[in-house]
Amino acid sequence: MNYFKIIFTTIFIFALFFVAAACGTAPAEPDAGEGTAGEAAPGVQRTIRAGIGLNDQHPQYLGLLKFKELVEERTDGSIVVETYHSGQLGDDRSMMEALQLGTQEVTVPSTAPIAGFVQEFTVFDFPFLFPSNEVADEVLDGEVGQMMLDKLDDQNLVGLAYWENGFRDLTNARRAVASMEDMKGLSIRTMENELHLEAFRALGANPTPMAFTELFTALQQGAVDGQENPVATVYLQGFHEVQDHISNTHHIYSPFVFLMSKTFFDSLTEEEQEIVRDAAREAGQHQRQLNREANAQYLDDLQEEGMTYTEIDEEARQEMIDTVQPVLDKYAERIGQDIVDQVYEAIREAQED
Ligand code: TK8
Repeated sequence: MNYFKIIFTTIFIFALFFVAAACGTAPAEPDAGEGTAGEAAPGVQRTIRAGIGLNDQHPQYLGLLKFKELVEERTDGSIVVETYHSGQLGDDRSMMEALQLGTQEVTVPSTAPIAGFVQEFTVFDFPFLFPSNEVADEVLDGEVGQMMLDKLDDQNLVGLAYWENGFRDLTNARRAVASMEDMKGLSIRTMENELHLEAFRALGANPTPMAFTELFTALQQGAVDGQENPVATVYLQGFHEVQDHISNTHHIYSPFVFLMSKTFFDSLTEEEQEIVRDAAREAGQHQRQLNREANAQYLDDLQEEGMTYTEIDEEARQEMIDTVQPVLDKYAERIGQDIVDQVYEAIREAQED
């Protein structure tokens, strides 16, 4: 190689190093460090894939749209929220698993399937636990509610807020249910939660656990006689098309929990973490209000659609309460009597306010 080529090659190599040093490295992906906030990555847009099981008419989805509006506005679009409904991304359990895997960022399931990941959540599905929406709000939004949300961290999940599913009522295609006697032998779909199964078995029904995404077809084909959900869900999901009877059992107040993948949450800056937490809480207040209006409004509509509404009198309700008590005692021992006692104490305090 002649003298000229050696000099040119040396200058070219130095020039390459100089250009590389001047450009620096591409913006780093937000740090997904364990339990630490990420670093702002200027210009990098992140996407939150938020999926639920109910349809786009339900207050749960309207709450998701509110979350989207608040997050995109407060991050100037650096975080965008894609919203999915009607089980488009899967059922409650598979969407929670997707959050753990990092293939989805947000879902808002009922507490019942969450108990399959964190057993202590079973306490929120104790029949006849919460006496009213207002007491539920005060307990869930207080210390006890936060104590339970903190238990999600070990499952790579972050609980940002409680939303509302509401008081669950029994529907079926066979007969009016005014008492436990009428419930005997009815095949009832329950959520995938052991306590629900045992409670309905104790009440004399024949329970079948099933993902919500399969429920309408199962009712339509008569695979099960009935199910239990709040009035808004019964109406908005069109269950009146395949169910003839509804009773105001109000047997469980069902909270929703706004869940985020912990891997994603930890990748956000502290400011972004505060934005998504505040947005989940504010959207939750909006969703609770819409949900209460819907649960109050649609009972008349269900009757106009041909459903027969049957009142459960206080004597029949007390018989149900007494019948399921041994099941609650069993689960209190299993999940920790101290946790159960803290929840009941918080309820007593909320009732005195
Ligand atoms: C929707 C469910 C539903 C719940 C059920 O994904 O499964 O019956 O009440 O709201 O979470």
